[in-house]
Amino acid sequence: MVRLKDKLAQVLAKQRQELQTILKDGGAKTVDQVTAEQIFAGARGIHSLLCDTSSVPPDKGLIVRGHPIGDLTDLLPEEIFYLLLTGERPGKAELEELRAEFQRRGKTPNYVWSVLDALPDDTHPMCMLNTALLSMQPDSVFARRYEDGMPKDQYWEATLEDALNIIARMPKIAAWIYRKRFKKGPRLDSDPNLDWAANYAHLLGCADMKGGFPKLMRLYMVLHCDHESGNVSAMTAATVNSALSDLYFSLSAGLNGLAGPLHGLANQECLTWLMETMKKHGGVPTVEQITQDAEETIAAKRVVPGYGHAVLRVADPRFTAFVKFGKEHCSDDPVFKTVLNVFEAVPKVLMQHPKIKNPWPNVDAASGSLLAHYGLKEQNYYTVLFAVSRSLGICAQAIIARGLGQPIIRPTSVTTEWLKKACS
Ligand code: CMX
Repeated sequence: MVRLKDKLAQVLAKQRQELQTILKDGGAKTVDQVTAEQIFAGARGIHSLLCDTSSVPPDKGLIVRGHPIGDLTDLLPEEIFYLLLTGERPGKAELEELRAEFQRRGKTPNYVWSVLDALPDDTHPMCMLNTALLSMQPDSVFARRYEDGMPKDQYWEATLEDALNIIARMPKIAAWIYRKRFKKGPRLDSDPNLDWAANYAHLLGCADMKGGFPKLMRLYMVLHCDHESGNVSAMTAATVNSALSDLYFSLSAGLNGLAGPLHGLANQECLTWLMETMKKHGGVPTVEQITQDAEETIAAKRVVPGYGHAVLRVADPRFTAFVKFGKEHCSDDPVFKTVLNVFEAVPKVLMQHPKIKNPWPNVDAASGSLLAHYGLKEQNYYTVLFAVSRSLGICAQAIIARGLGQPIIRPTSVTTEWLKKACS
């Protein structure tokens, strides 16, 4: 891992220097304000976290290291991981080295399979993933070296080791969770000729590898890779990481947050909603029928999954990328057609409710229809795919935070009495 490590060492040294200068000259400057509403809403929108891997301007959507996500859809997830970490796309030699590294580290300890075997048959796939991940904590290079007295300036290197091991093992563990949980047959062996995402597609064993499925998996893994650090999963992972918990603890903590229906679990909810409306209308529903269903969902005080966002105020460019893929590969698929009709109907419905700040689709609105097209129809599994991809961003953020020597995260809470006085 010489090339990535050397590059990271340079990048981190430069950024530490830059931050030292910024904080020396302007460290006491007020850069944002807080309202009482923002306090109630869990620090909503307050500029209070440092994250260089990506940003999410409300009017543009995900920008990874300066590149709009729509410009990165042809990259491999390995290239994305390098980009997230260093700010540069890898050259051929760097990419080959990283791919070889993931292959070398892919062997999963046998006890992980035993841990998964011990769980009840109806365990949620996200619980299986996080349990498997946490069970590997005894393998943490960071935890071992910390116990041996590792100096602070080596923290990021040990975290990088943990990240590479985790990312390398993720596809095999996640694919086995699919096969075991949904009774798809025995565990499959990795194919060393395939890239990380295509190998994951192969290990799932649900689709012909000659069709578009490996391409969809690459796209899926790229689109979900990161979304700055203020979202539930990234912020949780960063908080746990800041206590110097190792990456097995911090990543699984973050991914537990991803398992919430307002966050990553929305992709599961989304396909359920689509299938319910299709079942009700006996096929692809019309825009008018969907309009009615969306209104009923809101009247029942439920959310229309896949729509709205805490930050975005435009259609999510990741949704746009999935729709482009769908139009190229499965434009006649009834579920995909329903997605397009929902896109025509739902924003107009949501716009009728002024409290809903963003009526547009987010990343979860289309992905399920594409997965189902290739035979991956068990929607309870979808958040695992999101989690495997998001591990790239969460791991990159954790390594960088260690490399910059960021301290323990510790905002201060206030009481209702304090708020009353402050607002009076
Ligand atoms: N359907 C119905 N109501 C919605 C809505 C939707 N799609 N999106 C927002 N609202 C409602 C909220 O529930 C909230 O209602 P209350 O005031 O009664 O609590 C109100 O509109 C204001 O919400 P907001 O400020 O527009 O949105 P938030 O920042 O509070 O929440 C999000 C953002 C994503 C949780 C919300 O839009 C939502 O629940 N969407 C559906 C679930 C979803 O798709 N989540 C995935 C997001 C992407 C991800 O993180 O993975």
